[in-house]
Amino acid sequence: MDPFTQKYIEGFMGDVLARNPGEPEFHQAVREVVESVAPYVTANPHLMDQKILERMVEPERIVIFRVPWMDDYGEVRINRGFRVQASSAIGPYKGGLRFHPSVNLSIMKFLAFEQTFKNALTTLPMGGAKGGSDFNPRGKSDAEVMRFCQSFMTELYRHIGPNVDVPAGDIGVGGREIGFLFGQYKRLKDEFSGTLTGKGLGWGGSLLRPEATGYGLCYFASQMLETRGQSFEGKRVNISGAGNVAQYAAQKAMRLGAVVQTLSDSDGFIYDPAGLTEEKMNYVFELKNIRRGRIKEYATHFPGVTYTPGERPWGIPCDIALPCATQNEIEKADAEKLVAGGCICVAEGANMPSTPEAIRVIQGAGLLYSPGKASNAGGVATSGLEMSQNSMRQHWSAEEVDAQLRRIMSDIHSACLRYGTNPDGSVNYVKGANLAGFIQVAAAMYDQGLV
Ligand code: NDP
Ligand code: 2IT
Repeated sequence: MDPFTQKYIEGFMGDVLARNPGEPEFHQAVREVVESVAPYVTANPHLMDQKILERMVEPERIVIFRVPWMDDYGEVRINRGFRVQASSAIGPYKGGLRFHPSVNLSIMKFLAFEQTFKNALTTLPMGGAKGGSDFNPRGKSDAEVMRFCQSFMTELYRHIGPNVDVPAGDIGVGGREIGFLFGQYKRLKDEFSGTLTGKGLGWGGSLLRPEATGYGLCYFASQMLETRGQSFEGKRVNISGAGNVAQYAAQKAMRLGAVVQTLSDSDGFIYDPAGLTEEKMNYVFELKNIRRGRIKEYATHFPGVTYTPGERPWGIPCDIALPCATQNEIEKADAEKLVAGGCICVAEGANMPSTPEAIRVIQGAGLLYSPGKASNAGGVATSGLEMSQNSMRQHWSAEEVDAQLRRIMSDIHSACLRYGTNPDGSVNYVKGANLAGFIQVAAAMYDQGLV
């Protein structure tokens, strides 16, 4: 990299750190993008003059609000709600809601920033946003979750709409929560619209939206493997998480002929050397989505399975790793274990699951590696398809949605190759994804003037 661009990056990051103190996840996400796109920016003076990148790291709007609610014992509880509207350059704000005790402004801003580039990669007209709360749904009754969702929406409804901002699910927000949020939105606005995605099938939802992130991840990873003449067939796959993304990534990987060895939650991981089967998957769906139990129960239910508390699954030798839980869940030592275990491909289902040090280890060892904003974009892409169906008042078949999902993931893979192929023929998917997303958003911002 030329010294001018290097200096530009350090100056830029210095400003970002000074303006956004105490937001390490946001700094991490911004640095990764800036390092990828800086050579393009410094080679395009009109982008420098218009301070396009400087504007991108300043969200268009942030709403932070009080969410009071009452628990089942009559005690008053107070949580904090967020919606970060990062960019409306190419469409209405779009992105999920996360309910998890770790939620804070840094995490919301990093997710909204990433979402802007991810949504651009889908080629659908969606801007970038993220929201959520430090509310912890774990251990709460359905009635408590409903009261919380209703209180959360009683403020959020002012800031969203089918042509303004369309939230969806993320960690801790699934079909149940979207239902409660949608019901309250409809009541407050007196309108039945496609303002949320991930809706139930009988009231505006799209077929395959629950499956989309995990399936899309496997479609993308298949294309990565294909660049080296490989496939999922017979490969050992380690998956972290046991939620929405992990479940459907596991199901698809298994159906593609892989041996899915692990699943996890924040308490530990299970290792099943025989691999998941349809019967075992049905158990996981029932355990996690209906009983809302813990993954360790899998180990007591099926023979030959071990449960390791307090650890992540990356120490078990595997061919393919699909992190599908949360940010920074693959640290440097985990990456070293993956490399030592013979892993050939790390495809991210979660958002920013690998630390910068881990990415250096993975890329340095020559593994195939894709960032979440490329390989997990199938979820939001199918949300975009749900929005289209809502606008047209139509309902597409599963085959139709699946065909579009496959095409979109394939197009994202092509964009990564186009912008990320190195002179030696290897592919830097990080650079490819960041540059492809950035160029689209930057061009739209330039056309629309100084807003
Ligand atoms: P879920 O809430 O359905 O599942 C999350 C899973 O990850 C749970 O097993 C959870 O375990 C585990 N997990 C969450 N936080 C932590 C943590 N701090 N440490 C260890 N494990 C943790 O969420 P999703 O499956 O929807 O989301 C998973 C990831 O995928 C997130 O990074 C999300 O941003 C990303 N994503 C989701 C999309 C979607 O459509 N849902 C789309 C694109 C990306 P526990 O039960 O113990 O908390
Ligand atoms: O991180 C993500 O892309 C999501 N949680 C899905 C967002 C969406 O609007 O479907």
